[in-house]
Amino acid sequence: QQLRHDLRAALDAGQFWLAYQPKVNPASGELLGAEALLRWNGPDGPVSPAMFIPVAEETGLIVPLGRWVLREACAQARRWSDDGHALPVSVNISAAQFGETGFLETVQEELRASGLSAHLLELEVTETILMRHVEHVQRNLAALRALGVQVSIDDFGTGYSSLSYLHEFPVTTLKIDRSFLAPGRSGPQATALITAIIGLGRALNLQVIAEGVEQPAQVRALLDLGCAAMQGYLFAPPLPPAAFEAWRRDWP
Ligand code: G
Ligand code: G
Ligand code: NA
Ligand code: MN
Repeated sequence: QQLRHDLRAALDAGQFWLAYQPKVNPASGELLGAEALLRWNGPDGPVSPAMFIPVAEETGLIVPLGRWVLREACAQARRWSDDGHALPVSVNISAAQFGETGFLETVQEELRASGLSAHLLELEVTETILMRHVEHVQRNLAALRALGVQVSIDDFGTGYSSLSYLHEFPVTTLKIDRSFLAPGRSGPQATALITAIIGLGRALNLQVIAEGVEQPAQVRALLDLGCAAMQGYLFAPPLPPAAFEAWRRDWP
């Protein structure tokens, strides 16, 4: 209850900001996009979203907070585009946001207000979101894709997605969950799982990106398996916009 009150006050006081983590192709040196990740500088220091996002979801504050994230990310993507450095920016969407009746209109309004081209916006949703209310989700996804918005399935492989539904969801990208790359899971079994997801992406004509890349050996393994899109601390952590821009000038 206290945290709920603090979150509302923090939103009003402008204590939230967005960090950006690059998505890259390390083989070509191409910068593919950036994921926006919410950060809160609380009165007693930074608080992790892993801590406050669940509270925001339970209390419904995720709707105005998520809308603020969308607005801020669209505004940033528009500035980069205006500066001649257009880059797709992705935003994480919670179940409570995606299921809200006005969600599509919210995305449309924020695109219009920012003047951002829809193809520079990507939404990251989880398998759990997709498997809930399948028909509603299909309509939402189809409408988003018709606008030109990209949609990726975040943390792919950890949820309960049904393969029989997957091809019916008009998504663009699978993000291989970082747990598949965890050092404790390296070995033939982990490789087989990653290989399967990459093959699934190919069969369904979806892009595949690996998250949580921390070691050069993982880069080599992923490239050997045919996955060239990557994100992780090896390249850069989530960075404040100015630090992201500095990183970008030095990359690759
Ligand atoms: O950035 P970090 O690893 O601390 O994020 C922790 C969790 O919070 C991750 O699951 C991430 O997807 C989630 N998260 C970060 N930013 C946002 C956001 O803007 N909206 C939602 N819904 N989740 C976010
Ligand atoms: O749930 P989602 O995939 O959106 O979570 C993103 C989270 O993963 C962010 O909090 C981000 O800080 C974290 N993250 C990004 N890159 C790495 C990485 O290479 N290793 C680990 N352990 N976490 C990462
Ligand atoms: Na994400
Ligand atoms: Mn993820």
